[in-house]
Amino acid sequence: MATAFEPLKNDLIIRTALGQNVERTPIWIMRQAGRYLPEYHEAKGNRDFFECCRDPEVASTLTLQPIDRFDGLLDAAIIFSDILVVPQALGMVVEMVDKKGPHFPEPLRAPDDGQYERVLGKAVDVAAELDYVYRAITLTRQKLRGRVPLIGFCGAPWTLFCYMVEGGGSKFFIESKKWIYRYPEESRALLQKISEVCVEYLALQVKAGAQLVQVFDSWAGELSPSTFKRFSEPYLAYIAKHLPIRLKELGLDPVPMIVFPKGANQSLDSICDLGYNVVGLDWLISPADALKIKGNRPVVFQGNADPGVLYGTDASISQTVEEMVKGFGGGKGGWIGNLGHGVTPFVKPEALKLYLQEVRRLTER
Ligand code: 1CP
Repeated sequence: MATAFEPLKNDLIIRTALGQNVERTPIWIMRQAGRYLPEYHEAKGNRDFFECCRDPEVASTLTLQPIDRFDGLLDAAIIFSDILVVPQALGMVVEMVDKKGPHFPEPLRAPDDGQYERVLGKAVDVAAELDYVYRAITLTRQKLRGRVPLIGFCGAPWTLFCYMVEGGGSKFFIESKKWIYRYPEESRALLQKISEVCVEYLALQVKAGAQLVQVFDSWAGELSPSTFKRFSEPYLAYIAKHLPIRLKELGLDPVPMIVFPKGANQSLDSICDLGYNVVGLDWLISPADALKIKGNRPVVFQGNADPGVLYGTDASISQTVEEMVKGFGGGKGGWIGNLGHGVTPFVKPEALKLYLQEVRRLTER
């Protein structure tokens, strides 16, 4: 039996994601919690990053910080966690190195390295391994008291695959490319394994209280149109197809699904057919071009200003928002406001506040 929560007072993002006409454009921001907020550092103290994710009290506090700070200007919260909890559930060690990012001491180096077989063969107990995320989601829903919906998320199979074989962030994606061009079959087997865990993980997030889900394919732009078709799209489609099936088995209603295939605008046409309600756009495509590619398909777009505009002047922020709003046709629906990627370090919270205010001002009817 799912926990009962207070009814939603603001369901704009859900109605927009489902393609309904709305009174104004909803907005949330990728990485709206985190490093650029002074209160994040205060609450985190000298705790390790993953320790914060594993403590539902801390994770829910961090999730709510931007909602409280930008009181009424954000239309959704996103659970404070990380995409790399899935490789951890698959049995890999992942550390978060301060000021450097994620580090896997033992990445997957080749199909015969022993680890690959272990990861592939692991019977993952997704409920037990990631129990702390579900508890954080349920607690956050309680603390939100229906103010805005809560978004759950996971990394896309391709993006998680990159981290698992590179051992962290990467510049040239040497290991990822070695895998897909030398061991395509073994790569596909691993991508399928990750996809299955992602479906179960997202379903259990919904069971715990997540009201929408987003799949982050942050490294989609490292693939060519043809390799994106082979090594990312089938797995994104698998998640979109199987999540509703799994939710039904669990006696739960489907939730709106968002996909964010960063850097893959060359494949936007087929991305619109992957089965997601919402497609997140980065800032390398204009709203007009994206709308042209979409045609009359029922997909809703999300995004997409350059996050770097938040380092600019107030006038440059206003101008960027104006162009974006005009590009997406005003506040008529069919669009969820966001940036084209997450908030970057050293952004002043006041700059983000202005961005949110400008979207509100220009899309309210
Ligand atoms: O408000 C929020 O969005 C916070 C929740 C959140 C999310 C959705 C965090 C917290 N991470 C993520 C997803 C995530 N993690 C992605 C997909 C989104 C994106 O592309 O930005 C990716 C690629 C990661 C991996 C990751 N985790 C990186 C990137 C490293 C690289 O390869 O370039 C980093 C630096 C992290 C750590 C992390 N995750 C989240 C925060 C707040 C931090 C910083 C931790 C700290 O320094 O205190």
